[in-house]
Amino acid sequence: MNPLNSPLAGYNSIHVVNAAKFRVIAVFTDAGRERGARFTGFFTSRDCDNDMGSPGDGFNRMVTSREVKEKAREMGFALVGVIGLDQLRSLPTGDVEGVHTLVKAEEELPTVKSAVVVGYHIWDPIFNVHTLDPRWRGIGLHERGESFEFHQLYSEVVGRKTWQLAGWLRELGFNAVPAGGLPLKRAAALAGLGMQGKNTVVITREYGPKVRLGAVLTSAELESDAPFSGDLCGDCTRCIRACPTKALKPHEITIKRCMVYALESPESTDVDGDVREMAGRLILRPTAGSFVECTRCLDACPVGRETA
Ligand code: B12
Ligand code: SF4
Ligand code: SF4
Repeated sequence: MNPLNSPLAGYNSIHVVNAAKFRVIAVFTDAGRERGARFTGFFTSRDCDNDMGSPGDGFNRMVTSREVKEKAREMGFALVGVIGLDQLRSLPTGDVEGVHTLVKAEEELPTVKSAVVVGYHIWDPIFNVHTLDPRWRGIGLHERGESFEFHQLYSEVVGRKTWQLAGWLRELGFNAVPAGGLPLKRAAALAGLGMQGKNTVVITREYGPKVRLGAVLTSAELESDAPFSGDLCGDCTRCIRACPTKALKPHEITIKRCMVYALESPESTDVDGDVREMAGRLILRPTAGSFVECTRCLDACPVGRETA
């Protein structure tokens, strides 16, 4: 019996899955699956039966990389690649250059065999809108103790779609969870989606840097892709020159000089005064509580311009 069924009575169908790190995760849809389901999900500490059975317990069927890629594309991802356990183990975790949130695949999903790495094409600048609620005093995406909460459109979209892909794999009998906390740029380069450009983000042949990344860890043993090979940057340095705060050197970023860091960390004291001043002057604020993230070092990139 799921204690969630009654408060969620308005939804057409409710699914509960138990994942490694969180005791229970409920994923539900408010439209018929056949009509293109709209998924969302939340975490709860309540005990619930797992609607999807015990993934990996006897009702697995084979799934190929090709089928997974077709499904991911159907769900809206423009680019999809697969990496295996060895490549996952090679990714940096924990504290890398001041970024302390990078997670370890096997801690997220102990039965992990592969990761499906996805790229969502950012076809409209609206995806860079960010809302920040400084009045927030609850538990949010940032660490406890930080008294604000923010929402990013791209992250909502990619998050929802990776949940959808994980849900599909679970229905086939495999374990699967989204893993937005992996070092996604390196994972994407290993999965063949693109290379880390001089602006440090992944640039792809098809869309240049105009993709946002996501990943789904799964117990399905999928055929891996070859890492990206080739150099899309050559002697270009447009991104370096486009950065108003001089945060970039080729393949290197001084994080605290990036205006995005300054905006996303309004309470940080390590941001230089000139960076805060430029962020105040150069960043577009559609409303008092929102801003459009800086993408100057992405917009300057000539790669993939014909399609992006
Ligand atoms: C922390 C973070 C930030 C921080 C730090 C940025 C950074 N470059 O690491 C801040 C707040 C500044 C930031 C800003 C932005 N971010 Co950000 N960010 C992340 C996050 C959460 C982790 C990134 C990370 O692992 N950093 C650790 C660093 C050390 O890793 P690294 O870049 O691989 O660093 C090494 C390389 O440069 C490496 N290297 C690699 N190749 C080569 C080659 C050579 C020759 C050399 C010398 C070195 C070298 O050496 C470095 C040292 O180890 C990811 C999401 C995720 N889970 O991965 C999103 C992510 C990287 N961000 C993203 C984006 C789009 C942005 C912004 C444009 C803001 C926006 N509009 O969303 C800006 C762009 C700034 C920039 N040029 O990087 C996207 C990038 C998509 C893509 N196409 O790759 C990601 C993947 C989010 C997502 N889900 O799509 N971000
Ligand atoms: S996002 Fe803006 S401030 Fe940050 S490195 Fe790129 S151009 Fe510079
Ligand atoms: S702007 Fe030029 S140097 Fe920068 S990432 Fe794009 S191709 Fe590479």
